[in-house]
Amino acid sequence: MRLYLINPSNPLVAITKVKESRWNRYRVWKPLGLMVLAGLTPPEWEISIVDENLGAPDYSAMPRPDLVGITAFTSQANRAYEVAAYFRSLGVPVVMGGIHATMCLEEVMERVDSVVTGEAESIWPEVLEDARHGSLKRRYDGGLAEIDDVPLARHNLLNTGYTFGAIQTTRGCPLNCTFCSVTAFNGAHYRLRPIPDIVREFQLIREKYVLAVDDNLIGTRPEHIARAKDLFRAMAQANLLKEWVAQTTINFADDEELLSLAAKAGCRGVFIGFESLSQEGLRKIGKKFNLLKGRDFRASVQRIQRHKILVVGSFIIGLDIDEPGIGKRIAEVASRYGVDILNTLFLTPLPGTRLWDQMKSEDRIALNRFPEDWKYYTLTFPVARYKHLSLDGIIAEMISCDRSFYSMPRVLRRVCGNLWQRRKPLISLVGNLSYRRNLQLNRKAYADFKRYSGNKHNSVRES
Ligand code: B12
Ligand code: SF4
Repeated sequence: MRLYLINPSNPLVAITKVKESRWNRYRVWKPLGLMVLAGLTPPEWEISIVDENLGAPDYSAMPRPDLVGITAFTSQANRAYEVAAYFRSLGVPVVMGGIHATMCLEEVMERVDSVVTGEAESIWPEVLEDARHGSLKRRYDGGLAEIDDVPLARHNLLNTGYTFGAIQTTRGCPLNCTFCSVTAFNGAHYRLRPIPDIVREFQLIREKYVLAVDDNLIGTRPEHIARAKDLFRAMAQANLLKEWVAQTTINFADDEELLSLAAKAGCRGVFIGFESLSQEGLRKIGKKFNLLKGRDFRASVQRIQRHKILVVGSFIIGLDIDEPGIGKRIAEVASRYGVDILNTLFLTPLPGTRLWDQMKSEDRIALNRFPEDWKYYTLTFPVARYKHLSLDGIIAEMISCDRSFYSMPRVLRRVCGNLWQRRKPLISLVGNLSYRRNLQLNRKAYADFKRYSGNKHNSVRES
């Protein structure tokens, strides 16, 4: 039995633009969900994982599979449907799962033979058995997996073409920020994989660099932090020789022992969502965690960096309190905090989030011709109507933010600082140049986007 597991690409996403900027090559991450599905698949299935982010293959030149499984973020849905239509035209059954299939079940059901909602660990073997007998059901629901049932991912099935391997050590997030799908999809309960499984899985990864895909590697409560320390100790003891990056909340900075153990275990960079410059903005999006009284973000960033760990800071443009000038202010504040790389995104109502419900009820979802418009739900296009910013206005704010933060003098100052402190200057250089190069690509993308979205976009105040 031959199984293709496919990660569709979206040509609007920067990482696919390798021809235009070779730096993007370093930012293609492995589709871990498909490697986990492969780990759940019995040996009688011959599996090929196709990651279209490395280039879409000529499917007609490949042997006919018995089953196709497709994953998709919302931004990949259009391409997922094209791929599904192609295989269905050959009579090959197509199953789709992942975040978009879960949040937009009805839309997906119209376009594939079978949909798996939720996490797949408990249900995928049954789906395969049904497929083998030609009796696929229209819908399966995996719910939330027992965390001990998460198998070792089949890392060997995607062996070349990536700088980073991928691993997951926890699932779920209790914080439920309004714009984020994680709590809705993976639950509020923070589930921890057994430490020996994680160490063993690290040992299976060929790449020297690894992305820990966890939404919050260290968690929020004292017992989570204690467990993170145990994990880092076990990783250091296993002498993995890996260098890794992860997402955390700002409380990562609050515990010197945690930082020191993380660095010893190979941590070289963290991605932290600062999201908004103001307390009111943080309250509006529900990121209460960043509101802890008396936090000095600059000092927090510096404490992390002292352990030779890079900090990527993420902010959102388009909150209801954001007014003209917000782009430049974000760049200034991020520079003041001293982050090594800045990632600013447009506030985007993703299906299944609280923000989606709110914006829908206020008729503020501007790009709402689905499924076509999903391709713009990359967080790099302003798909909604914003309170104080028109379409031109919000794009101008994003350009001003990026131009200011990634001006050549600032890039050089940051990279020289990294060099001086011996804090991964090469990664910092590649990251900064990659973002800087994408500024030019983004200009063209914004111009095309404005033509596409026409006049749907008046700001809420103007409309
Ligand atoms: C790692 C990651 C990335 C990596 C992608 C790596 C990759 N190629 O997959 C990078 C950094 C590139 C990335 C980019 C983006 N991401 Co991202 N990312 C994640 C993250 C943190 C973890 C995903 C992961 O690996 N999980 C671990 C695996 C094991 O879980 P899984 O993929 O969900 O798979 C399980 C089930 O879903 C199911 N399943 C999945 N696929 C299939 C298929 C079949 C057939 C079946 C049966 C089951 C099944 O089975 C698996 C096992 O249970 C998630 C958050 C999250 N917790 O999911 C956000 C998340 C998926 N990203 C999100 C977003 C918005 C993006 C971006 C669009 C925007 C951005 N700038 O971040 C881009 C777009 C990329 C693109 N190509 O279009 C959103 C998606 C929301 C949505 N509705 O689409 C999430 C949920 C975060 C959020 N804030 O809400 N991301
Ligand atoms: S943005 Fe981060 S902290 Fe907020 S719900 Fe999502 S994963 Fe949790």
